[in-house]
Amino acid sequence: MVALLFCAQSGVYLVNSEQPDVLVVGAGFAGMYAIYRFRELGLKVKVLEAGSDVGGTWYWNRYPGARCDVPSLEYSFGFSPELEQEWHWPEVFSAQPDILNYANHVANKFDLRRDIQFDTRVASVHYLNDANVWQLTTESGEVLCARYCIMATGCLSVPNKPSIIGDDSFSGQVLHTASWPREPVDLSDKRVGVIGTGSSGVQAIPELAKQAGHLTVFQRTPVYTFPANRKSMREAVENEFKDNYREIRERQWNNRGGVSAFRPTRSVAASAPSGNGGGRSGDAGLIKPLSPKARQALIDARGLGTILNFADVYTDSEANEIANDLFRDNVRRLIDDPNTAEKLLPKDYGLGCKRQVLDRDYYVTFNRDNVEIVDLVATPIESITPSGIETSEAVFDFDVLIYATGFDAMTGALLKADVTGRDGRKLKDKWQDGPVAYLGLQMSGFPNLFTVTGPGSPSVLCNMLVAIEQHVNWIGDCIAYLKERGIDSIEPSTASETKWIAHVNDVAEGTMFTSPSCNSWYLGANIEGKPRIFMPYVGGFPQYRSFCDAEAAEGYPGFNLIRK
Ligand code: N01
Repeated sequence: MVALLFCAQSGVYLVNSEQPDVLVVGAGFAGMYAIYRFRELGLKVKVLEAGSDVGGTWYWNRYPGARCDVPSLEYSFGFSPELEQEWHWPEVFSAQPDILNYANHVANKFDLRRDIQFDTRVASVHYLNDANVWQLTTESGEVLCARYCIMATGCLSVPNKPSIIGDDSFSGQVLHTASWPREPVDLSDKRVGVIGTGSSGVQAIPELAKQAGHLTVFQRTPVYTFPANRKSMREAVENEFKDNYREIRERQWNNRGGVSAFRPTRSVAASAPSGNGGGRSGDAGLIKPLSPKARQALIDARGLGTILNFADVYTDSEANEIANDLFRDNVRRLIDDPNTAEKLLPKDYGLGCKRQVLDRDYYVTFNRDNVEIVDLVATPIESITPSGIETSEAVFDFDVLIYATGFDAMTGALLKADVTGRDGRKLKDKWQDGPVAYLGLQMSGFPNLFTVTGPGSPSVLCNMLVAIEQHVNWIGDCIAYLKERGIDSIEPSTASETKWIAHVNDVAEGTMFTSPSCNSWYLGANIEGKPRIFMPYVGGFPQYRSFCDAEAAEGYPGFNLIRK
């Protein structure tokens, strides 16, 4: 018997055998792996992607200097030993073009593009009660339906472009780091202004300074940034990694940040990549018991990044202050002009509050003749004008204006997609006081809708590739379980959702992430009007995984499973 489903607003009848089992939104690493895994499970999958090709974050963030802060041998898929062995990473921490090459290689190798519809932005994601299907409508009006919908929309995929008086009036070129053009941008001899000094700004500024005639950096909040690892890949290290990949993947799954911290034994230890999911790469003991001389001696011997490896910096506010002072003292030495140095040094919040930023020559860039910094706290932007930026103190003229102003993180893409669940309930209403979800995987009232690395999961605090594989595997296994047993829908109970959110908040409480002086995108503090809630799960990947595994092993007790 052929069942017909009615895709209500489209007026189109779809034969079951022709429609996908699963619609996935997004062809970044999450959507790409979903195709591979769901095909393995015998599911028909279709991915809708706004961009013209695969890669997600690495497709859009093409700004000069863009680079990953997790070693590439670890920031790579673990599902295919053949893929692990054949791919060569030129550097220990890869630049954006190399990561995008890898994404393309994966897409080619597994023939992923045949299940991806590119240049397709999803405008709405609606659950149709009677048919028990998700109906996705694209911006061009196309309507698609499937029983299961996976939002693989990324944690940092909606660029934040703050609204500033006159911002439409600028007559030069306007760029955003998170939607950088695919064609080369020629900045030679140009007067360039850049707003924002988070990870993107800090990575881009040294490169922009080399390319531009003059660069003016508009900084609202100074950043704690540490020198990044610049090693090119050594054959011996790569080989040893490849020889031990199974152990490395196992270690990743048992590490709180999803990095193995594997150290090659057969090669020179100093040439090994170090795990750096959030900027921390080892253990230097406690900072507080050390004398000032001993602290400085450690930094002189091991480098500035040693500060990040003192465990008490993240848990003890006194230790945190010591570390902050030490950071400032050491950075002052790098910057020629003391006034510029004082502008660049953070003083109002501590290390560990924000995602750790890593750089290549950030501070010394401000010693260049063609670079200046404007402190927006002292002299705020009053307006953007046809020729540039006017602050309370001065007028700046530009040919190019660059926003490095970050993202509406973690919830932005989900809320932008107009997700509407059972009985017409909007996700934006459910989340008006902050995201509520169970395990960052599902929301009550939204049956058969799954999020990959959603709020309430380790996501951005974990090696993303590891977090993605774990989520997609869990979702795939869950769908297979439902299909095998003829179960029509799954969604978390409100009780398990409420309990989980309380736990997510509990574990974040008392950490530097949530200290009152901290204003980070983890807390939604970068977006006006966004509720201040710590969104990722800070309890560590292994602990998180044990909750997910227990749900699956016990037949999903925290969820409502319904046969219609
Ligand atoms: O964004 P951000 P990002 N006027 O939000 C400023 C990942 N990432 O794109 O702090 C003036 O951190 C804002 O100032 P303030 C990584 O997870 C990873 O840089 O709000 N300024 C801030 O300086 C990272 O954490 C990598 O006061 C305004 C900046 O813009 C995340 O992406 C590389 C403003 C935004 O910083 C986000 O980083 C790049 C306004 N109205 C990104 N509005 C790596 O793997 C905002 N700002 C290394």
